[in-house]
Amino acid sequence: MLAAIWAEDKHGLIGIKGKLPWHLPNDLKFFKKMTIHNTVVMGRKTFEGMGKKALPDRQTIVLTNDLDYEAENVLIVHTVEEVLQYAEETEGITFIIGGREIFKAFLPYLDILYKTVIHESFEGDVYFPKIDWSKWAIVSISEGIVDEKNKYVHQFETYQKKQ
Ligand code: RAR
Repeated sequence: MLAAIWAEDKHGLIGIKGKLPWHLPNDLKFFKKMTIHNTVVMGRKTFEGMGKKALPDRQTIVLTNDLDYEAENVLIVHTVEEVLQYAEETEGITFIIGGREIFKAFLPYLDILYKTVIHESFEGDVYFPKIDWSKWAIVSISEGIVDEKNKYVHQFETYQKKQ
């Protein structure tokens, strides 16, 4: 099972220089809860934006063209096909977690989408790729809780690929 998980602002912005444009701990808690004991797949730039560290309690896969790339506790792959093969052979959910080029490459193969929408506008340089929403059905929307540590109105949306 292949899923994508991401957070975007009201304009579809997802990143700034390999990092997240906002501070929203609730979203990271959601991301942590969804991916635990599963697999996360990211591009090399996102991996480096996250401090070049594997996340605990989940398999981390990094996709790069660099055949000499190395990192501890991480499975390095060089093609989309390697990830598709891995997802087929592996129980649980393989989560595509970014960035833009990686989301774009896997869009045709995804079964489920977990999108966090942050109803604000931020500064940044990377947007989620164009997606044909007519192919997707919304299955749930859950409102995030706004408090002192989570200042932005946000919601967690889940979509399933239509037949
Ligand atoms: N795909 C996503 C992501 C991805 C994402 C991107 C980042 O920067 C580009 C991140 O760095 C800020 C992160 C950070 C994740 C993170 N954790 N994630 C799992 C911590 C803290 C959790 C509260 C952690 C995890 C597991 C074990 C221990 C600690 O810091 C992530 C983000 N959000 C969404 N919706 N989709």
